[in-house]
Amino acid sequence: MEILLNHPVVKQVISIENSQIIDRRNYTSKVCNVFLNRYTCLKESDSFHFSIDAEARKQLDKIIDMKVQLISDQVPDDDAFIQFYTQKRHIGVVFSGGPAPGGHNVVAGIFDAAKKANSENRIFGFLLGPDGILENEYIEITQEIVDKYRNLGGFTMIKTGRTKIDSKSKLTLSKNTCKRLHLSALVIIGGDDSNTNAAFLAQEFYDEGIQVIGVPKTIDGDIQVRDSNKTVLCATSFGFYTAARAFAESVSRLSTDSSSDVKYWHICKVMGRVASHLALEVALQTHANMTLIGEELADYVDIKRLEKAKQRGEIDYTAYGMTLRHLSRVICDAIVRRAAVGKNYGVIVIPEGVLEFINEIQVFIIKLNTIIAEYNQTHDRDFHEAFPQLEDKLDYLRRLARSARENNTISVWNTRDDDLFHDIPDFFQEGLLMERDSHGNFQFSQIETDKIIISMVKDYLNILKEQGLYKIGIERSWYRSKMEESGLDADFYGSILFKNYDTGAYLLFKETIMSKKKLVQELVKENVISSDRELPKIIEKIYSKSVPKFKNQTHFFGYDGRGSDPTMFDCVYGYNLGLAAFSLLANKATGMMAAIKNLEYEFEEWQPIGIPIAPLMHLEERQAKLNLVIEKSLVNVNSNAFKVVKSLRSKWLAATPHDDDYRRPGPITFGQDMSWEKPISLTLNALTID
Ligand code: FBP
Repeated sequence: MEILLNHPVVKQVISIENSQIIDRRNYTSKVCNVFLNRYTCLKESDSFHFSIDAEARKQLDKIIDMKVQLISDQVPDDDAFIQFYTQKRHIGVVFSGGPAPGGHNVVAGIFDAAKKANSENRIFGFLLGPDGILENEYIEITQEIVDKYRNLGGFTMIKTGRTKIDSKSKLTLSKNTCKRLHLSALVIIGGDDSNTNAAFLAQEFYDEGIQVIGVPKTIDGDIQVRDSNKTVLCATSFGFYTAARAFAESVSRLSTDSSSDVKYWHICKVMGRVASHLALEVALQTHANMTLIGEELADYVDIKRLEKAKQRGEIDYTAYGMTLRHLSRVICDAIVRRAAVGKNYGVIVIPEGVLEFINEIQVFIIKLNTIIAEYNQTHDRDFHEAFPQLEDKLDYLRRLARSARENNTISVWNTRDDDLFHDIPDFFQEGLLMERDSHGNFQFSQIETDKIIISMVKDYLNILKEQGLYKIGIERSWYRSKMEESGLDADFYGSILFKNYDTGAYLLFKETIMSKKKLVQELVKENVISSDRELPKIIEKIYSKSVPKFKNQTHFFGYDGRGSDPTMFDCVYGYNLGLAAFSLLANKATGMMAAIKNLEYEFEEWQPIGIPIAPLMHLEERQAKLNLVIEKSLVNVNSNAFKVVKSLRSKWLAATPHDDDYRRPGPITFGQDMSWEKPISLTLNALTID
C-alpha cells in the first residue's frame, strides 16, 4: 500500500492542489483607480440624503448625522493626515452570518491596504463569527494565511457564526476584547442584521475611539442602498452573483436533462431567505420554464373573485394576496399548457422565502413568531426547550386558544387559527414551529417549501386529469403515420377522438374521453365499434400516450452555491470592498458601511464610498419587540429586471410546439484574460428607458 500511495501519479492525482486553485491564489485583483495611490482620503458628499427615523436618532445619536463619504486620491498635503493614515494599527475582522463567495478577498483587501500603509499594522481575525469577539477567540492573519485563501470561496479562513451582539453585557464583552487586543478598528463583514450590529457597536465604542466599519455581505442580495431620491449607492452585496451563477448552472443542467429524457418536472428551490433576488437572477440566467417571485405574489389581486363579490354588493378582502391553493393552480396551469403541446417535463424555480408572501402562511409565521418570543420573554426556559416535540408545541397552542375562548379574551392564537393549523401536514407544522435564528428570523431554508407546493399541485393535477383537462398533446404527424401504418382512416377517427382535430399541431383527446372505458364508450356511441368488439390496438396506444404521468424531482440549491469559489466579479468586488474598508478607517470614519457605487456599470466607473449605517435604520418587529434594523431590499416589481422576466414569462414557459428557450450560462470560470460578467439584473436595472 505504501508503495502505491507514494507513487508520483497517485500523489499527483489525489493532491488537494490543482491548477485552478493555484491560478486563483496567484491572481491579483484589479483595483479602482483611487487605490492606485499610496494614500486615499474621504470627501464628504452633500448630494445624498436619507429620511432619518426618530428612534435611530435617539439610540444612535453619535453616528446618526454622518454623511456619505467618497473615497478620493486627492489627499491633503499635510503631515497630520499622513501621520494618522500611516499610524500603527491593530484591526479586527469578523465574518457574520452565512458564508458568501468573495469574503476572503475582503480580508485580503484590508490586509494588503493595511500593510501598504504601515508594514507593522496587524490584522486579527475573530473565530466563528461574533462569538470570537465575545469569547476573545482569534488568530492573527498573516501574509501566508491571506495568500492561501485569495480568490477562494467560503469563510474557511476564520469561519463564521450567527450570534448577535444585542445586549449590554455582550457590548461590554466586545469592548473588553477590542481593548485587550488594542484594536483601533473592527470590521464586520455581514448582512443587514450584522451591519445593524456594526452601527450599535460604533455607537458604543465611539467614546473609546474604536472605529467600526461594516461590509455588505450576503448571497441573498437584499442589502441594497438607495438614498431618499432613489439614487443607488450600493446595488448589491458581494456573494450574490456567484451564488446566483452557481444555482443557474445547476438549473440549466436540469433543463438540459429534462428536455432530453422528457419525463420529469424539476422543482428547484433556491436560497434567499425572504427576497427573491436570487430566483430572479436565476430566471434571467437560465430562462427556466417558470420562476415564482415572492414579491409579485404579495401584490396579486384575484379580479374574478372581486367582481363576483361586487355583483353581490360586497367587497371580498380575501381576493387580495395569493393563497397556497391559488399558487398551486397557477403552477398546474403551466404544467397543463405544456402537456397540451407534448411537453410533459420542465423546470420550475421557487425562491425559498416564497411562503413569506403567501397570505395564510405569513399570518401563521407572524403569529407563531410572537407566541415564541412572548414565551421566551416571560419564562426561564426557551420555548423549544420547554416543548421539544411537535405534539408538545401543538398542545401548548391548543391550550392558548382554549384559554382565550374560555376567558373570552383576545389572543394572538384563537380556535380558528388552531383548527386551520391542524389541517396542514405534520412536517409543515413542524417547520413553522421550528426555532428562529438568533435575530428572530424565520429559517426558510429549513422548510420543505417545494414539497408543500408540489403536494398541492399533484392533488389538483389529479382533479384536472379526472375532468379530462390535463392531457398530453399527440403530435399530428405521428398520429397520422401510426394510423396509416395500421390501415385506419386518420381523418375519420381524428374528428371523433380529438377536440382540436381541425386546427391543432398537437391533438388533444376530447375532455369526455378521460379513461379507456370512456374511449370505448365514445367509439361505440359514434358507431365505430360495437360494444363487444375490442378497441383497435393503435387507438389504445395513442390514447395511452395522451395520459399524463406527473413525475417530479425536487432540488434545493443553497449551501452548494454559497460555498462556490467566487466569480471574477465577486473576487474584484470583495477585494475593493476590503480596500475601501481600510480607507474609511484610516480616515477616522466609524459607523460606516464600505461600498462601491456604480457597481452596475463598467469597472472604470466604480466609485468606492462609505455609507453611514445609522440613517438606514428603521423600526421593525422582531421577536415581538420593535427593533431598529436596516431594512431588507425586496425585488421591486417595477424594476426593469422584473419587467423583463414578466414579459418573457410566456416565451420561457414555451407552451408551444416549438423548442424551449433555455439559456446556458455555463460554469463559473476564472482566468486573468477573461472578461468578467456581472449580474444580469444589475445591468437591466441600470438602464434608463425613456
Ligand atoms: P446571510 O443573510 O447571513 O448572508 O445568510 C443568507 C442565507 O444563506 C439565506 O439565503 C438562507 O436562508 C440562510 O442563510 C440559511 O441559514 P443557515 O446558514 O443558518 O442555515
